Amino acid sequence: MNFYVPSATVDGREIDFLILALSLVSCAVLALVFGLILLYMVRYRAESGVYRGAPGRKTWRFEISWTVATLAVFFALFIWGGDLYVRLFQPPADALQIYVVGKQWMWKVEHQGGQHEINALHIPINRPIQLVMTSEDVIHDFSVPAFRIKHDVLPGRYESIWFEAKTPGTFELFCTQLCGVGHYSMTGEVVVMSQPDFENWLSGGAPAGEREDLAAAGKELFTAHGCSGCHGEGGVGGTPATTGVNAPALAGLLGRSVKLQSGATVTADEKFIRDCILTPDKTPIAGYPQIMPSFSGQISEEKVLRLIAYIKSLKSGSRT
Ligand code: HEC
Ligand SMILES: [Cu+2]
Repeated sequence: MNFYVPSATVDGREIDFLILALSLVSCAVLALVFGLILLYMVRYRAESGVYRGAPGRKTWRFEISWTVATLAVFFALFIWGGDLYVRLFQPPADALQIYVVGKQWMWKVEHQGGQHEINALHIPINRPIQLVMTSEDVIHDFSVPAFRIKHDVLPGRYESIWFEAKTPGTFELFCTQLCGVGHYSMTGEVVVMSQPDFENWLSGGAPAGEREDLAAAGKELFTAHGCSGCHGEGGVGGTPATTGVNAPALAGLLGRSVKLQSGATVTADEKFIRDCILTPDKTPIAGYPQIMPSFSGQISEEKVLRLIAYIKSLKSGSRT
């Protein structure tokens, strides 16, 4: 059995150090407390004949110093951990985004270029990678022990983690949330490759001309599901004169603030766009009729990701 998997990411070492420090401090406190218990058990046992008259005098100086010392040590660990946590949850702006969809019982991966893989994730070395993850059904958990990452993957939400691999090779990937009878089989591998090898891998499989990238696949869905029938070709927006209905323009939607009928303003992020597609009745937009049908159950999470990629790719400024 293998109890220690060396860390293969840039931040992995620091996570190891933090856990080591926490374990050492905890062991030291444990040894002190249990050491004193043992010492006094022996020293004050029934027949020892030790003097047990007046109890020792309590000094405030002693009391305050041990309290402050423990507080300082544990608080330092807390600040270290808090700082590391915040950094681990802020992906750098230039991170390579890859989508992951968990499903009973497999991991589906979608690259920006439209490459799909199942139970495998190919990534380039020395480059920040951001995974945007969601689930098609129940709660799963994406865990790569060698990367020191582990994050719940929830239905109806986009969870994100990032890391930068620094060791080439193949690493194990697990689902670490009991997700049904096939849970044990929800494993895979992460392959860390050099940048040229990765580019080779990306362009392998279907010839470049035949493979569509995510946005192009989304464009097809946009027509196939009738989105363009209301939102107009290219998502330019609909009016009674053009598409027969008032529907908002989708170009440049990501990051824009949208006014809801309740009067609240939200910033359109990927999750918001997803909700607009699957449960439009929950996000009524101010100034438009509530006629958009719900696509929940008709469009899978993977297809939603493609539609989002398409909406992202639309040029802004064409809002009517
Ligand atoms: C029957 C017409 C109709 C169809 C079909 C339709 N929509 Fe809509 N859509 C609307 C209307 C009207 C709104 C604004 C009111 C609302 O929120 O329901 C809207 C809102 C949206 C929004 C929020 C826009 C904003 O400015 O915040 C998005 C995103 C969206 N639709 C995407 C889609 C996608 C993707 C499809 C196809 C899968 C689609 N729509 C199909 C009519 C439609
Ligand atoms: Cu699972």
